[in-house]
Parts: sequence; structure tokens; C-alpha cells
Amino acid sequence: MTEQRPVKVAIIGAGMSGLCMAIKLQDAGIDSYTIFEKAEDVGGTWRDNTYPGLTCDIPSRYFSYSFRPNPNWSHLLPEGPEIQAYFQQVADERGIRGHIKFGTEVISARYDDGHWRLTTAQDEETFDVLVTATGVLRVPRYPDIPGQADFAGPVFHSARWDHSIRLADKRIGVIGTGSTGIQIVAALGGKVNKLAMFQRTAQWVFPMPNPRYSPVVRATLTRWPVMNRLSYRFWGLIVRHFFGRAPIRPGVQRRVVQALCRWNLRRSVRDPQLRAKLTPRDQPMCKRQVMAWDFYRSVQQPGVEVVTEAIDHIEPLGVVTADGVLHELDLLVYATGFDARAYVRPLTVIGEGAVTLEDAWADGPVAYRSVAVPGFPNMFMLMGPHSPIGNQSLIPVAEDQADYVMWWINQIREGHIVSAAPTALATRDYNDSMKSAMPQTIWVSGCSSWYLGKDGLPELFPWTPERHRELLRTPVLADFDVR
Ligand code: N01
Repeated sequence: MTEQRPVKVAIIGAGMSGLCMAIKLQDAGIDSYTIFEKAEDVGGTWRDNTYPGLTCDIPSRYFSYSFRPNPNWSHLLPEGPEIQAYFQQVADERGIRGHIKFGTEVISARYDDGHWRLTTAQDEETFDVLVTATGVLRVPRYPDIPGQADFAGPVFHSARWDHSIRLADKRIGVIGTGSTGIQIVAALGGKVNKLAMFQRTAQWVFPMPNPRYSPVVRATLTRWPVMNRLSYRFWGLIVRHFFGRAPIRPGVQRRVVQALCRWNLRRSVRDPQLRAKLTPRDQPMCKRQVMAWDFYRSVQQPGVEVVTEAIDHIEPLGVVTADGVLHELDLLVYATGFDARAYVRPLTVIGEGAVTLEDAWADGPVAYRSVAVPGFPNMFMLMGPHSPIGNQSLIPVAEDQADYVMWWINQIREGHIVSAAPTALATRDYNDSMKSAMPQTIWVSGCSSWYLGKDGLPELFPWTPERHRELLRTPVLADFDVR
């Protein structure tokens, strides 16, 4: 037996992927890890987003860790609070909380003398390996509308929902019609005094039903875990082979999704004026595909208005559109999305030669196979640039990436290497080949979306989920500067 070196690992973020990394380390017998978490609980996205109607649009059976199925999902699509409860439960079961420094924001991470030195507001600590698990859509993006500060009522971003406010008697304005805005409108339409949906760009809506799992199904899956595993595989096949393939290349999947979106609008909205307002100019899936069952029904409830006139400014009493109309409101919600290019930032990361990640990413975030960056040895990212997001369940993606990181950690532990970082050449070649695959994706078919980077190309993975797994299965040593 070779003697194993102790390896100290820092994980930043206790969301879905940070917990996944912690479990992989524990399974390998590595207890010397610390998770730094800015907030006071695990869960990341599912802790921060609590807006009415929050539901993940990936089937619940496949929105679980492969190693920790959950027979108790209430619906085909899991609701926000039960996803959060699932991650809390996993953290408790695996005893991960004891490794988490809650309320601890990492301010900077510097690679120094073969180690990562992490500085928090409280202290400094040194690690052998740094894993960033800071999520994708974490930093809320606020609109820049004249007069915003003048609004007399409460106003907040969808990811910072204020539950102290009673909604039923309110006139509510929702700015934004991405997946979030549409879920909020679907949940509140007809249930509040008035709802104004401010739509800058119409969205295609895929008709995704969300049936409840009966107690019999749940009991069966609890009694026979093999059924749960089969169910995971079944939904995995659907997600990967249908929704995963539709946007990345022309074919039957793309035609079916597009036809169903068009059919959904035609059959659900009979009023020609409203239908015209809700008809997008771009193709289904060009933006991140919205999946909803109730949206068109909700938007036709009494008291709901779809405002397509551009917003001019905000006044104390409400929102004024370009036609001079004042839409009087008591509460304003910004469902205006997130800064998708933040990744680990605003945290300062300093690699070899005092080069910061900010410098390395001056032309936009890039990575080697989404997990590593040249000049930043022993730093690995979960959900880094060009990860397969948007048309996938992120959980299997995080598992594949964490397995890849484990391979490198084991190399260090077994004393084969001290450090590894991808070469600039391999990283450039990888990114060039991705760029050449972008034209066949639907994401470049002429819409604006958070998918697009500075160069106008999507910061997404243009191949199949299987290819992503394959790329991470066996590390290519020749692509790395290994010491
Ligand atoms: O954000 P978005 P989101 N004036 O960026 C509009 C995931 N997600 O929070 O299209 C007026 O998609 C903007 O208009 P336009 C999912 O990956 C998943 O909704 O730019 N409008 C757009 O309509 C999703 O893609 C689930 O013209 C303004 C909206 O705001 C991602 O999160 C559920 C504006 C922003 O849409 C982000 O979704 C929810 C302005 N100044 C979210 N600025 C699941 O079910 C922006 N907009 C898994």
C-alpha cells in the first residue's frame, strides 16, 4: 500500500454542487475539507429563491442525487420548498453541517507557494485544493429604470422575496417574463387584487403538466428502491435525449418542442389580441425554454394585464409606460434575472504570477472542460463556464464534475502529483472546438438571452450530456501542466 498524503480541500458554497463535492470526498475517506458558506443555511439557489409558484422544471426523479433517491417527491416537478428540504436532509444525514463555516464569505483566494490561501472577514486558512461551487444564477440583476427609488410601496427582486407582505389585497407589478416571472404570474393570476405583467419580450411556453404522485406511488417507491432507481433512469433518458438534444442540433426533438409550444399558445389563448401580444418573434428554445402548465390560464384571469408597452419610468404610485399610462401598484417585483457571468466573483481569485481570474477572463469566462483554468493550479470549478446548463438537470452534471475533481485529488493524495492546471493551449483548443459547434444550436438563432456572452456566442455546452460525461471520464494528462 502506498502511504497517502493528507489533502486539505476548501469548497466555496454549500448549495447542490458544494454538498455533492463534500459527499464525494467523504466517500473517498477524506474528512479534511471545509465548506465556506456566506449564508446561514445550505441549499444555494433553493434557499435564496422562495417566490410563489417556484417549481423546478426538471422531473423530480431526475432532480436528485443519483446516490440519494427520494421516494417522497410530491409532484412530477419538484416544488422549491421540498427541494430545499431535500438538500437540508442530505446535509444532515451525511453530517456535512459540521464541516460548514456558515455566515463566512470568502473575500479572496490566493495561490501561494503551492497552496490556496483563503481570506474571510474572520481569518485566513491554507488548503491544497480549492473547489468553487458558487452556482450559476446567484447574483440578482436589477433593472435600470428612471425613478426606481421613488416607488412608494415595497419592491424586491424575485430571489429576495419578502414574505412579510400579504399579497391577496395588493396591486402587483411583475417586471420580466423569463422562467421566474412566468412562474410568479402563473401562481398569482386571479388570486391577487390586480396583477400587471410587464413584458419586454414574449416567451414560448412548453406545456408541461405537473401531476401529483399518489401515496400509493410514494409507498411503492419507498418499499422497492429499485423502482426509484429505474424511475431515475427513465426520466434521465427523457431529459437527456429529448430536452437535452432539442436545442443543440436540428432534429425531431427540436421540431416536437417547437410544435408543442406553438400548439400550446393556439389552443390556450383564443383572444387574438392577447395571443398576438404573447406571440414571440424568436424561435422556441432560443431563450431558455419556459415550461409551464398554468401560465396561459392565469394570464387570462380577471385582474391580470399583459403590458407590452415599454416601461418609461417609475413613480411613487406605480409604473409609467411609454404611452403615458400610469399602472398604479402597491408592490413591485423585479423578475429580471441574474448576472450569469459572475461565477465565483465578486470573490477575488489570484493564481500563479499574481494573475487574477478577472484578468484571465477579461474577454469572458473560459475554462478547460468547464472545470479548470490555466494558471490556477489545483483550483476546480463546479458549474464553471460552458457547463451543460439550461437544458439539463444540473445534479448529474455536478456529480460528473465532482468525480473528475476527485480523480485529481486522489492523484495528490497518492503522492503522484503536487499540483495540476490545464495548459493554455489545451484550453484554447477546447474552447475553439466548442465555438465551432455553436452554429447548429438554437441559442444563436437571433434572440437576446442570458446565455449569450460578450462575443455573442452562448456560454453553454453545445454537445450532448453524454459527451460532457465522456470528456470528464478520463483526464488527459497531456492537457495539463502537472508538477
Ligand atoms: O431571468 P431571465 P429568470 N425592463 O434572465 C426581463 C432559471 N430558472 O429569473 O427577455 C423590462 O430569464 C427580460 O426581458 P428580455 C432558468 O435557467 C429556472 O426569469 O431581456 N424587462 C426577461 O423577460 C432561467 O432561464 C427555473 O427582453 C426586463 C426577464 O426580465 C433562469 O433561471 C425557474 C428588464 C429576465 O429573464 C433565469 O430566469 C426560474 C428591464 N429593464 C428560473 N431587464 C426552473 O424551473 C430584464 N427584463 C428550473
